[in-house]
Amino acid sequence: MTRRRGAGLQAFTLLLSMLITGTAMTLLNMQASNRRLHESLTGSLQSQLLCETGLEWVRHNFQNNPNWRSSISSGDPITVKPVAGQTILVTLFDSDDDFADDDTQPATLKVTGKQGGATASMKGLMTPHHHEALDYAVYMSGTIDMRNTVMVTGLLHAGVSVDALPNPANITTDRITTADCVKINKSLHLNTVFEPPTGEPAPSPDAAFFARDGTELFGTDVAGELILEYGVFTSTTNSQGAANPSGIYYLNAGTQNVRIRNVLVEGTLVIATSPGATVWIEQGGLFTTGSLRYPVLMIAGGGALVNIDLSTQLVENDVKTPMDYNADGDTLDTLVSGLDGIFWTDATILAIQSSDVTFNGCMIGKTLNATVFPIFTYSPEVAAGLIHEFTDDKLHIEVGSLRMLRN
Ligand SMILES: [Ca+2]
Ligand SMILES: [Ca+2]
Repeated sequence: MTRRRGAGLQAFTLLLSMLITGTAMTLLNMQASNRRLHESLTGSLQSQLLCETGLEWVRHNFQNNPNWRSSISSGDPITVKPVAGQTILVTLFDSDDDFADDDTQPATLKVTGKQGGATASMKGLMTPHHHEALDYAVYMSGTIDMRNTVMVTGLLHAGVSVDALPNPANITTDRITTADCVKINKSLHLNTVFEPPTGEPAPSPDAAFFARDGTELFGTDVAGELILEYGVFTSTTNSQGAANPSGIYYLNAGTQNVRIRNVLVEGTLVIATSPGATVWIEQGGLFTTGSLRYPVLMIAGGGALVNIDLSTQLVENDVKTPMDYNADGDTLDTLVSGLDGIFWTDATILAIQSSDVTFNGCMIGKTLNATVFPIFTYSPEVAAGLIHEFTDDKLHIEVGSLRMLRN
């Protein structure tokens, strides 16, 4: 009886020992499993935090860097800050693998964070914005000087000062602006310094645009001046030869003065001249935006003087050379002169000497002297969208387009 009880106790002790060992092993396994789970969760969280860090790095290094397009290559990953056991990789992609060819294209952004065996990545879209100059009817990096009655609908911006004769009822504290119209008259002399809102310089796109798939025009040398007159230049017509499908034409005047008279441009006319030269846009002229929505008139000349003196209408049956400006098959029409689009120049002085000439769009230059009755009307339509060389050159992360992609 005693021996049987002893044997039973022995078996029970063995069973208990096996149970305890099994439980201990299970507990150990659970601990290991929990530790692995914990490490995995920590790694996952860490890799996501590394992604966020990478994103902040992108914001800091690209959003305020106007030269980013020339500083990186599409698809080449950048190791942000290697730390032992951790990795942050940033990669930007251009749709055609070339960031430099078009400053209006967005970049796709990929940020990868790695911690141990865990990887997290984020994708997003970074887009350029248009240059703030395109928000203004007149945007001068220097001074605006208006000596007479000037009609302005839209914002005026002068990097240095505005010297004008405005109606005080239409002047706000920091800009000459109103939703309707500013009527500037001789009742008050204003000479106030207007600071640029963001301090950004006006765009200087002359070199890039001058070389951009244009067709060269040839003026006639008359007494040392290059004269281009009685012409139609559109995406389907070039009165000097083959049409340029983009509607981009350029005239290289070297050091000569230039006179543009009685021409119709639907597209872009680029004039390159030199400091000390004078460019006249005179008699009749009509400049309208083409299908590419590039600026209608660009005059690059450093210290050149630009005189816009569109004092007549564009008359087809002018006695000198009848022209079918509006391509309707006859030479009987008369068209109102004006500029309808973006007009850019780096000329030192821009003098408007015509009566009642309408500038509809956005005029960007260095210095404006408006002497006789011009009308400036801002057109959001012509300034809409992104235009090559008229972006702010920065990358903006579009909030809301980022999404987590967990690997
Ligand atoms: Ca590209
Ligand atoms: Ca006609």
